[in-house]
Amino acid sequence: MTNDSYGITVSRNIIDRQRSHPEATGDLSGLLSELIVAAKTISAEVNMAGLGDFMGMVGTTNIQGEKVQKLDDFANSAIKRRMARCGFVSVMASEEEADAIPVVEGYEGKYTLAFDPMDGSSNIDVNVSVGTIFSIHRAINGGSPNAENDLLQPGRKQVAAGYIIYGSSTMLVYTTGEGVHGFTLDPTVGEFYLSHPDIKMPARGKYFSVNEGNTIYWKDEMSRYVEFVKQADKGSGRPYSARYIGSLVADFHRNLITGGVFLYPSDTKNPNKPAGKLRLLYEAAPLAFIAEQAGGRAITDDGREIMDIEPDCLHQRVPLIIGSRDDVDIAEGFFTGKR
Ligand code: P6P
Repeated sequence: MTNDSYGITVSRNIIDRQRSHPEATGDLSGLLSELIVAAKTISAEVNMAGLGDFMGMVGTTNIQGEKVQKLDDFANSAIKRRMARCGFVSVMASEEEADAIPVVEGYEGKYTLAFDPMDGSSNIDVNVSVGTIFSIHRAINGGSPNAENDLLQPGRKQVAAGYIIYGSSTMLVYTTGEGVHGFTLDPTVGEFYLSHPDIKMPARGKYFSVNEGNTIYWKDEMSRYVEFVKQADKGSGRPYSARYIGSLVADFHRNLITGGVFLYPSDTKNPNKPAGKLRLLYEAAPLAFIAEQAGGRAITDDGREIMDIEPDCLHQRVPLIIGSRDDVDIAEGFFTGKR
């Protein structure tokens, strides 16, 4: 933590950001503040999961066809409950819910909220970092309640995005389009303090992050790119080191801080999921907003910018190549046949 940022709480940072926009009504500040309260609640449970009754599964399967972990359920409820009556949101989408989530009547606000309440939750029982990811848009129908299409907006139109990573410490990383800022939770006082002001992702990294267990399901271009980063070439820092945690927020956060590229490409593993595993609305688009704000980039494996994709449904899956700009540019060369 640098001296001039010592003791700046996230609430102070949000208010300072609001002050720089005279037209601001304070609703976005209020929304972020409420979301942060939910995050603190989740953090307390994640850190005690081994001692409470939060290990293991609920016994149901969600819309994604994934087994619901107890902490998935807790985190989803904690966010829904708090945001449904905060007065700043008109409609929500959650990775855990098939349909759009209405807010409490009379509490409709002017923003939409899409979130993955507990990404990487299958790692909870083995004490690997997990995270919450969120994406905020302005409601296009003037906040008419439960307007699902208010949620189906491209990442380019996000007004804010971020994640909370529950790891060796709990960190909040967010952007409102004016850079990326990281805050570390001091659990003794329950405050997030500015610890990583104006984060910039190194233009080129030394890590590649991919599940090579899927190699047989990849397109040839993907296999050729992975072989490329494994070749020895001192001038370009190759071979890269492999780092794959299997928790998107943790893999992304490492690359944000140290540089590197994460890839979850389309594959033939599951005919129902030709676009790969990750979701656009509450995983790829918010992380793409953060990546671009930190100087990085996020594309699909067929040359599209993640931020430009018009969603066609709440749980749309997209291939994701995200991280240091030079690394994503090189990967794009393989996917578009230029390399
Ligand atoms: P695989 C976790 O289940 C998740 O959604 C992301 O957090 C992670 O990046 C990915 O799936 C891991 O998927 O197929 O490599 O286990």
